[in-house]
Amino acid sequence: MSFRFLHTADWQIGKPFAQVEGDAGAELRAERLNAVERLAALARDRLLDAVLVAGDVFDSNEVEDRTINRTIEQMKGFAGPWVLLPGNHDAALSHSVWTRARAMQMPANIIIADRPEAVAVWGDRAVVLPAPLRRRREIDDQTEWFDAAQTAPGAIRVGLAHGTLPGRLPEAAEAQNHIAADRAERARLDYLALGDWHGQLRIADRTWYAGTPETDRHRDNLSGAALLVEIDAPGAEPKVESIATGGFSWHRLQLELTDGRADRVIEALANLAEAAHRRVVTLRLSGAISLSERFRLEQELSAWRARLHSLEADLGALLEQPTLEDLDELDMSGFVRLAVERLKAEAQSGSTEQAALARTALRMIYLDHRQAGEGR
Ligand SMILES: [Mn+2]
Repeated sequence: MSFRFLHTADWQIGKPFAQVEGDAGAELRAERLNAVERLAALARDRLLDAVLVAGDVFDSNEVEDRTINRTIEQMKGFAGPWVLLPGNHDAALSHSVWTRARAMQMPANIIIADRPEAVAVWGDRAVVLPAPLRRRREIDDQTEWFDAAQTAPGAIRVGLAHGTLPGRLPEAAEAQNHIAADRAERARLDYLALGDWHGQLRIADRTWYAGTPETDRHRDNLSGAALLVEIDAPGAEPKVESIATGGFSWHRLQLELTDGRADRVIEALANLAEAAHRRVVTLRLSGAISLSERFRLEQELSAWRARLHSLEADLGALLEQPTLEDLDELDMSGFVRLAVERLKAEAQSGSTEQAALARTALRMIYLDHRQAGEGR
């Protein structure tokens, strides 16, 4: 029989998502709880021996009591041991989300690992060595005690920690809560379950970041999954399987328009058509676009805003270039035509600031005429 467990981290329950307005933001908050329910179902269906959460269970120590209660509720699908580690977001301060959780009626299978003490999880055949953060930023490596930790002979040793392995993460991570990169070897661990880096990452055969089970930001890493780890015996190489657990997928589109047309944007959005309502998209456009294409783009974006879970479009760096055809399309006469001619000249030869103002004015006149035309 092997010891089989789920390694997950960085749930950050209660994360506000203030940048996503209205129902869409509320649904992102709720989805983090749904992800916990999915993890519980996974552990139950795959008959696992434990679930280890490597820190940042909660987004902050100030989450509401109802959020704590709802999290516990979502964990009820799995009756085996859950080992929860305080991370930097939910550090085990003297008054913390953990002291409040303890005061609630917590099921006995939920273990708060807020002290550096071995936790037996599989009878006594597997032992979890936790390195809880008791401050948001710890100066010393909290995993150091693993090296000398005594465990019963023949027990599987699994470390549980939250922080950064200096020089081992793809992006410059914050220089805090350092963990020695060779901790697994030094402490004779069969596996070191890490959290903090929201993407899934293999550091070594026995050292992994699980990533967050529900993506929470735009970043080029592998998130929205958990790791199913299987260890046959002490010293055996762990088998690690990645399992998708995410509800929403996040996309960041950055496009430069060079031909004055909206086609590239429209194609990129069309690629997200499948399950569009489960996608969180940001769009950054630069380059130049004609006024008629800008009008077409706005209509497309408005349609996609309703289809996607959320769409945040930044067109600040996209310049409008009115073509002669754009402006000739407008039914103008007299004063308006004269004003448009002057603005066209200014858009081409005025100072940078003046040209930008002229382009804005032309765009407003153009859009106003087009919309008035549609309304007729
Ligand atoms: Mn963290």
